[in-house]
Amino acid sequence: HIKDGCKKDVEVKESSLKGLLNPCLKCLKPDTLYHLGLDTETTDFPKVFGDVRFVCMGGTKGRMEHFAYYVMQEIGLKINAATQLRDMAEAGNRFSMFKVGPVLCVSHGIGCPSISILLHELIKIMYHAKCQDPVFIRLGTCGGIGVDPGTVIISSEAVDGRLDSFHEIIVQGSGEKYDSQLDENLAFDIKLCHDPCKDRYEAIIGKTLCAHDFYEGQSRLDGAFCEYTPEQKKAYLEQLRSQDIKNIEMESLAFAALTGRAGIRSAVVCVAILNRLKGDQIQTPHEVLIKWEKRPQELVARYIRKVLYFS
Ligand code: R2B
Ligand code: URA
Repeated sequence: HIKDGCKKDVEVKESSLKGLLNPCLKCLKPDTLYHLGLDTETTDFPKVFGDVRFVCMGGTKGRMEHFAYYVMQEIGLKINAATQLRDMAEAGNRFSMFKVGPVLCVSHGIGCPSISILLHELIKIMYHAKCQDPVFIRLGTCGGIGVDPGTVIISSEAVDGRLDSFHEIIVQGSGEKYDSQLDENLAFDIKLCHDPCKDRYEAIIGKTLCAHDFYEGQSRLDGAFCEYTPEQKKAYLEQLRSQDIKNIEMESLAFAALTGRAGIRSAVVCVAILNRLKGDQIQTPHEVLIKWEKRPQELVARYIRKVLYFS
């Protein structure tokens, strides 16, 4: 359905996205967002999604559903106690998506391939719905580097395992590199929502290493395979610490690069569930993990409330 003669890299005028989106998007009638189970023919995107201002993402359905109900309460949108949110991506059978007024809450799965697919489809929603200046935020968990478990880390930028600040994708056999900086002002504004007197944890801004694996890619000693020594692991993590890397997770590179290409302001807010300089296995009790996972949610909900009502 893509018409011949689509010009490459023309600027999108209708939504406020400042990036160079695919000029052929306008020719797709309909555009099917396969992994979200949505299409532009059966859903009126401007009507359903046109008011979206915040797109919040996290790994699991459970966490994002919880966040959706929490945000509903925090921004005062709860109509009555029985309000039920619908999973708008249920038909796609991959991701889950809940909409609470201007806030879209979506699960992204694990790793850059998964979040990349989701971001392509979410950015297309923003485009088709003509959303104005949406902000994307990833809320997650991570391994801390020399930080106390329970600390919230807001990423200044994402780096890969070689500590390079770009996301490389292989397109038609060649490596294409995209910058993985994140929005400095947004990170700062989210950090301002942390109350150092009342919140019983720290929130810091720092560099994030994005790995493409949880075990060898994060220099763990407890994977099914391990071909390095504990001393080599320690040396690598110490090198990360000396380069001011504060945490390791698995999606920030693709998230920063794709939002950056679309001209979307974005942030990554993760809670450290262990200090990798002290171990690999996550043995923290479930109730404690649940409590920690709420910290990024609390900060981001405060940020959203502040933007909606006080700016
Ligand atoms: C953090 O936790 C997950 C791996 O356990 C991954 O999605 C990430 O970035
Ligand atoms: N998520 C990761 O990717 N690594 C950790 O160590 C913890 C959570």
